[in-house]
Amino acid sequence: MQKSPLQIARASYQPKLPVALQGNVVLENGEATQSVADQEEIKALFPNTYGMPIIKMIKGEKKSFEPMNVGVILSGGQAPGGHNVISGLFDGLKNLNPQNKLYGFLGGPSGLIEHKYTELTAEVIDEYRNTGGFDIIGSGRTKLEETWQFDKGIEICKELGIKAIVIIGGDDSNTNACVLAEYYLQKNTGIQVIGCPKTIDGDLKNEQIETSFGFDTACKVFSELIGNIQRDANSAKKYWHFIRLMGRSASHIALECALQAQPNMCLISEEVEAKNMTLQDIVEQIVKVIVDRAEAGLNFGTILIPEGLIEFIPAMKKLISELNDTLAANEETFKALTTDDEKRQFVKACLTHDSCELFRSLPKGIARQLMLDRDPHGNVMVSQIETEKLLIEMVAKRLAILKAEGQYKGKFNALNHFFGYEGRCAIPSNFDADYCYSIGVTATWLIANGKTGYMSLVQNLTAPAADWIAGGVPITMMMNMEKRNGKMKPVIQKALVDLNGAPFKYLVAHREEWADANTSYIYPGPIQYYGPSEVCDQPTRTLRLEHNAL
Ligand code: FBP
Repeated sequence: MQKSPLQIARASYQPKLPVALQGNVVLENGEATQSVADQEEIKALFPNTYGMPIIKMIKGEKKSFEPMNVGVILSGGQAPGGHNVISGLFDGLKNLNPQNKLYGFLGGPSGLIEHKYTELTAEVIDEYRNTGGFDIIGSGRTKLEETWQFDKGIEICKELGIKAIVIIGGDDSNTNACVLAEYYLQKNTGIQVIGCPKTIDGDLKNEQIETSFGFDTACKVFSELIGNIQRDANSAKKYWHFIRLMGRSASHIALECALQAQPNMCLISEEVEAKNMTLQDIVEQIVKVIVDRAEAGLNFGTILIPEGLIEFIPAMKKLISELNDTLAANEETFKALTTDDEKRQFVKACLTHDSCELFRSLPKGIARQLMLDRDPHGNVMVSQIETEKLLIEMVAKRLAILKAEGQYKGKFNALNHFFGYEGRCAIPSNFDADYCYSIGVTATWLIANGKTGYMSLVQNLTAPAADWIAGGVPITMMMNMEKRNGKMKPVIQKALVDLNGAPFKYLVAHREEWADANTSYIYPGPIQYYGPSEVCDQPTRTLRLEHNAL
């Protein structure tokens, strides 16, 4: 297979490891833990894995370990660094005992149930070191929630002599990992389950998990593209660019890109919800920035729109929640309807008055997108809802009215963009390459020490990699009860943008200046893999602001 010079160079990059993981490691137990909310319910649902202590890894004496086999699953959306978690896991296992084996389940969690797997040998691993993508074994979104699925997992683990399963995934997949760990303990199977925090969305974070992997690389790729667009906008001076950014729910990606590129405007879904804004309020906010800039003769600019925006507009949220319940309760009937019109009529009959009115007011394309299939976790697939086009349409209408009234004299030419897939499989930045490799090695030590129901933990990430701290956090600690597919379920609490947090406050303190007549654009340029540390190894601005390290 032909490779680019960068691919060849990255194959021999040796990820940096924290000092604590260089050599032999022992585990130190911290305090007992409890879940972030709904303690009684979570404790009752997870009697065997609730309350376990946080673990810290420190240097220790050499110890020998019996040979063991481990299975790994990539779950959910791609995120840069997944291959490095696997290579860290592989190297960690081989270091403990060269006879250890690593199996990869193919195509996500369904590989475990359908017994589709491959052995990951040194030859395979070497092909994928420091590369983006999940193609080493593929990924999928099958939800592991039924006992027959867990039992199929036991069968294959027994057949392959697998001692532990590592699930690399986001909040939903790590929720699955926790449920599986509990079940395997209850059944006394001896099979351990360890989770790893993945998602470009950045919403799997909390007091312990400082960031999910992939967020760093994806945001750097998107920020480069935004910077390039800004330079073009500032050169041509004739387009407004409406740029939607991935991030299913939380606005971390949009916020981080704003901090890196300083666009004229960045919407934050969490603020929209907190201020109880309507779609029309958002349009007015955008229009004001466009009109003000037009007065200074600047008929161009950039606006960042988080992918999840639509779900955070309170009235839309209510509509989507009613749609979710309607679709979940009438799955078969709905599937039998063939035309969009029939589907719209059916749905309208099930909605409350206000939601029905809102649904009717939406452009047909958006209404259709809202009725599309949910993902296996019951979520609307917001990546397929073109909010940026909806906003352009509504803003253009409003500007036309203002123009007729003589309140707007500018020209409005808008272009729409959606950045998501451009960054999800990028070659991992040094940060993600190092962080992911460390997560993999950490997972090995948790397994070797018999731990289950833990997430592999690497902290102190604004310090140089040598000073990072490794350990494990019980997954039950991150859980609360939420409504999914119409029923209350234990799930890992999603981290939304904190409106009192330093990253958002930085945006608020600077956004007027960025919207202003004088452009404040920053052009971040492409990710650099080789060169001075301040160019190559810096973590995201979000992480640095959150940890007071900027
Ligand atoms: P995960 O939460 O599984 O990491 O996925 C993140 C994400 O990239 C979201 O940002 C996006 O909404 C979604 O996946 C799109 O996934 P798909 O292409 O599978 O619909």
